[in-house]
Amino acid sequence: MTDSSATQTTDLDVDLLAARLDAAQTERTETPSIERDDAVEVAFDVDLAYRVQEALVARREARGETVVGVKLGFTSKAKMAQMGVSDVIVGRLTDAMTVGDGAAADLSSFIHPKVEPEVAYLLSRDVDLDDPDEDIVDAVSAIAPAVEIIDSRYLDFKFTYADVVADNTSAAGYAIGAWSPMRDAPDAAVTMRVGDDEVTGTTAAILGDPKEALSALLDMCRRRRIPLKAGYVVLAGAATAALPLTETTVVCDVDGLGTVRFTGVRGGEES
Ligand code: 0L1
Ligand code: MG
Repeated sequence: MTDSSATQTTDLDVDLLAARLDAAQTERTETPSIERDDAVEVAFDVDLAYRVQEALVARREARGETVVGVKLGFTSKAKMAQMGVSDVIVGRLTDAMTVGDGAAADLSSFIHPKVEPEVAYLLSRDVDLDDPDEDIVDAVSAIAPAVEIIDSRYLDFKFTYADVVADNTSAAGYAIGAWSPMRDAPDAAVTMRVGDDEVTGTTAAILGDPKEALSALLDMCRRRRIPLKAGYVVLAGAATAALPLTETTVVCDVDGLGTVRFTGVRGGEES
């Protein structure tokens, strides 16, 4: 990268980077890290990365997709340490990423998908980013078990913090189980099976308590001016390490919240 201040970066520069990530997703071809790419002639930092994410999501909206929620990433201490950061990341979820509970997910629409067990929240009203007294927990009406499908558009899932922000935080899909009225789930046991593979953990891995993810989300959305609207789903972050998603059934159980499942298939056939 050559030296150029973010303020000199034009909307065209931003859109070119968004187009690169969009092509990687739509053509299922990995792309190298943007930040480490010497051919990229803009100062690629986190501010610019959130602009790229917005342009990337705008491309999906222009194709008819609707933003239906947001997701948090890097909510575990292990992941933050691995990336050498202390901040969560926020991405956008669209309706095209939804996988129905019990339905099939077509693996041919991904590059190298992985799954992670999560907790989802449902916003019952808009959240006022400009109200310092806003209580985001008060805006949440329901909670559910969830599985997120992450599918980095970068080569071998290798990226920097700014890279993954630009890539809409690897967001690729998600399945949500039955909603229950909002309740605390600070340390609920979590089990996710992907065929014969299993990971176990606890919701405490999500910032100590997934409810904390809501405050972190509000803070980040204020800083990045990302709207939080009535009806939005919020994915709070992973409770365990991710597992590769293969042609098999994924079952995630969160103690006290219930179970969500779907099956990875090739060609969109329901199994
Ligand atoms: O926590 C997450 O949703 C993952 C965010 C992106 C990092 C990754 O792709 O592993
Ligand atoms: Mg996640």
